[in-house]
Amino acid sequence: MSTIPVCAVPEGAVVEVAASPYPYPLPVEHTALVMIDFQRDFMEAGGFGETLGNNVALLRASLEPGARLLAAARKAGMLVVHTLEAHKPDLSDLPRSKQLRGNLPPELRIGAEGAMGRILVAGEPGNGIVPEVAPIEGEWQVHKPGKGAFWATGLHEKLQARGITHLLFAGVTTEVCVQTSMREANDRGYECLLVTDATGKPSAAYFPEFKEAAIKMIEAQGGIVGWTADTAAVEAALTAMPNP
Ligand code: C5J
Repeated sequence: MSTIPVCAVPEGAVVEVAASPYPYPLPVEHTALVMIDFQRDFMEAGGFGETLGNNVALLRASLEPGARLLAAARKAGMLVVHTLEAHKPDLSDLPRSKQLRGNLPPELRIGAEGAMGRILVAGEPGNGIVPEVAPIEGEWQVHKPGKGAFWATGLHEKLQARGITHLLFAGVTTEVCVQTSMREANDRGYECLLVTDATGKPSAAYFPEFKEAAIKMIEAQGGIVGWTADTAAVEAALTAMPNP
């Protein structure tokens, strides 16, 4: 299977999202919403995010717009992909460089027993997606061992087989996994849009200043990584869709 997607605008309904640095054409049948790591491990006390010293409460502002965006995508019949940063229980997919990063004591590292089960391990309570944006039947769930959604997941091949050329990104955190995934997607030829409030604009990032910088980096140079828009703009475009 080719690893280069064909990104000519495909057939079917195309709506236009008011976006920056210029309008984003969204071919509804060929677009997927990618919900990155809306997991208890990042959004609740006792998870991985908190063990790294972050104020996890800051991320919760992404939930209301995230849930609205998810509802709009479902209504439009778009493919929805949920990613989870999740390691195998035997940690065979956890590189030492990641396990030891942060200089954490062993009881706080990935795989250790935490307040919500083993930290960042697939199937543990803390590794699940928060109820506000939980997946429903038919939506894809992708376990990723790295920060990017395309590393060691097979996601690219699955999206190609489905004819997906455009990706909308929501989730946490903009400065780490969302941005990494969007850059990976951009290099693989996808037309990408970051939904700014569904990733928590402006205050819902572990580092708000990084979030602002990430948005500027994405939009700069004529959208070198892609486009940005808020949830309301995506909702407005999908509502205007002919024969939803
Ligand atoms: C981090 C993520 N921050 N989902 N993961 O380690 O952004």
